[in-house]
Amino acid sequence: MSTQRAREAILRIFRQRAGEFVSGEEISQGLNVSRTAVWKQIRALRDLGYEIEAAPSRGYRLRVSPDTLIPAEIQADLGTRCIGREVIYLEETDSTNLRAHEYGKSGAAEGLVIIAERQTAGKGRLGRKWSSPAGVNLYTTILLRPSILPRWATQLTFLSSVAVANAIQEVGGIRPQVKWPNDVLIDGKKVAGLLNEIDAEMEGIHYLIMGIGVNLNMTADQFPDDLRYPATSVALEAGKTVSRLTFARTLYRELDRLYHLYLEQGFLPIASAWKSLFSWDGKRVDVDTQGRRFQGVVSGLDTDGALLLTLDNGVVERVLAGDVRPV
Ligand code: BT5
Repeated sequence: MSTQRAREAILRIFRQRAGEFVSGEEISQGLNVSRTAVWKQIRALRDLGYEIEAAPSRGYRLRVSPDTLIPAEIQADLGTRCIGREVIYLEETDSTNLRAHEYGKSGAAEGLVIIAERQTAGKGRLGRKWSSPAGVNLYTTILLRPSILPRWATQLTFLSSVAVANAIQEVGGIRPQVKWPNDVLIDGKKVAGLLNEIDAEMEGIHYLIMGIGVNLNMTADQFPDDLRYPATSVALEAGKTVSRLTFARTLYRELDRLYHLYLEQGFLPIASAWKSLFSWDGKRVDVDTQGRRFQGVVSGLDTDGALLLTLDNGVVERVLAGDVRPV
């Protein structure tokens, strides 16, 4: 049994016997490992922040679990149809999206979730960076294999925006806004960034990866100085620390629900949920599409996720990618 599996099995036993002492003998028999191996895992769990009491004649008792995002904690009674059926937790990686590409290419099943405690090269769009300090936020990528044409893949970015916004509302008690195409804001400040990528041919998608970074307990001094837009975290806005574990579980459930809604009913319910969180309809905005810059009035969202803008000459322009700011 691998170290990670053994650790997770011990946590499962503690969860089943909540608040009770479990003898070392019972754990070692349940896992089919030696008493020394059990002791090593208990020590490793303590290093991860689990407070485990040991009493010579009674065994071990879990007193306090830390706010870690390890698979056993994420998956316990998650109740999703596919998202989170496998969860990979990494203490550190360059980018969860890069890891997800590797799993996607090697045939991993839909619903795989990758979580990193910290990213050394967190990716934004167009080679930008996503600041990813340890211990405070969520950095995750979900692997999906939807049977849709590549041109519809952008619709899934709106789906993840809605899921993130709903999870923030449920856990933080704050109603966020969405910004086209891939941000979630609270009071005009960026709280989450989304980066979806696909591996596809003309006729279909091999896999789609949904990269999600949410600032949960980040403090003001942890933000880099050179941000393009003002940023915030759920804790800064809610005035209280939020459980990363509760947030992650809420997010995966919400993604799973919306993904199946999308597969069954198409983009319409997703687009309408997104529009209810979008407050720029009718606003004048400045658009930068890497090379072209112009202004117009937001007049809606097209079926493929393009932003519709009415220009000063009355022409309606479809914007497929770019940065938008209110003027
Ligand atoms: C995004 O790009 O907003 C997409 C970010 C996606 C991050 C997730 S984390 C898990 C997964 N794995 C990855 O490697 N990536 C995904 P964009 O719209 O290009 O915004 C990037 C810009 O946001 C940067 O240039 C900064 O100005 C700003 N920024 C960087 N880190 C930030 C943070 N933690 N909070 C708010 N703004 C940030």
